[in-house]
Amino acid sequence: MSTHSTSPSTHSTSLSTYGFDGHWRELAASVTSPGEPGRVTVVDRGSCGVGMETGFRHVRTSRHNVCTGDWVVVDNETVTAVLPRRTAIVRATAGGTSASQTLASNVDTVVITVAADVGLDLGRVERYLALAWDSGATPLLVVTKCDKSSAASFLVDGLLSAAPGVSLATVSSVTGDGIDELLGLLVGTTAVIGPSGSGKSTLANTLVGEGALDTGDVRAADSKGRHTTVRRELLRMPVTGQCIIDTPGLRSVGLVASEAGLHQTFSDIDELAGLCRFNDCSHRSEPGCAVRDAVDPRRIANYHRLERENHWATTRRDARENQKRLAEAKAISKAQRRMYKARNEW
Ligand SMILES: Nc1nc2c(ncn2[C@@H]2O[C@H](COP(=O)(O)OP(=O)(O)O)[C@@H](O)[C@H]2O)c(=O)[nH]1
Ligand SMILES: [Mg+2]
Ligand SMILES: [Zn+2]
Repeated sequence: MSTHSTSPSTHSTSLSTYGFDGHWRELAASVTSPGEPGRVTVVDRGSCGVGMETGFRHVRTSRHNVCTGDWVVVDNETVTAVLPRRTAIVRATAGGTSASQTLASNVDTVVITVAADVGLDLGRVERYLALAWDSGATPLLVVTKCDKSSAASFLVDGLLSAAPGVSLATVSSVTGDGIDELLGLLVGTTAVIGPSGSGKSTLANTLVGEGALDTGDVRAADSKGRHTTVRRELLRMPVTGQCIIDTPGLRSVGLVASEAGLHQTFSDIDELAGLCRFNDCSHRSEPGCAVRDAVDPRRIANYHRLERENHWATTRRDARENQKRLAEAKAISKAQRRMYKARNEW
């Protein structure tokens, strides 16, 4: 990588406003690929938008698999390297296949939006929490649309019981209540995830400034019966100088072999398990179960359910890896046989 950039670092497109720090400087300098570093702000088919020291560019992704939030090296309008991800939000795609999708990378804070004006689905929140914890970033629960409901404090109690160790903020993008407090809780790059219609884009707009992203209101105007955020887009928040990534609502949030994320999400159950009478207590019907004594049956059931799902995801992944190893071993022995044969014939 050459380092003869002459742009002043105070320029609004300077890399530091995208979160460029010593870590990325070192990594970018260590790759052998030619070019300048930049951050992927949006991904299209075969191309992506990249914020660079010299400004925003649309470049070819070439054979590289990039996602919003990635740090890349760009040369000749083409991505030449993707720097190793520090964190990544990865979900299993729908349909029971073993495929996975990376929603955003190099995220420090994962905001999970929960709308105050609809029924609270704690099971879904726990699922989002497992996804967030597993990314390596820190989850943060945000109750949105507080202007529309007087039940927000009731909601907060429920949420806190399902999210040990997770901070929580309540906001309204309409009145601006809680927005400054939320800004104070956001660390580094933030990704906003949550159900469709829960106010993600509106919140991102509020944090960034007006008109930056499409929201449901716009959709109502063009009368297409679909949610409007189809792209994950990284934007810079002028107030704090940090970045935020809006994501589309997910139809399904499948877990991909996320043991660590599950244990962090259900850390209360893990801790109490030490007090159960039996070492291998499943917290289902054993006598002397400290977990059943203290934890909501709904939460225990969801823990079992997500554990089962995680187990299947892990089994599928292991089977896939075994198959790959087997195929590789076969290819090698075939090549060896061919070599011996050629040698003998010679
Ligand atoms: N009253 C109220 N409505 C909101 C608030 N935030 C979002 N909305 C509305 O909720 C709908 C869905 O918002 P949107 O940001 O598109 O949700 P997304 O699908 O999660 O991105 C839109 O009609 C917004 O105007 C809020 O704080 N208060
Ligand atoms: Mg949206
Ligand atoms: Zn138990």
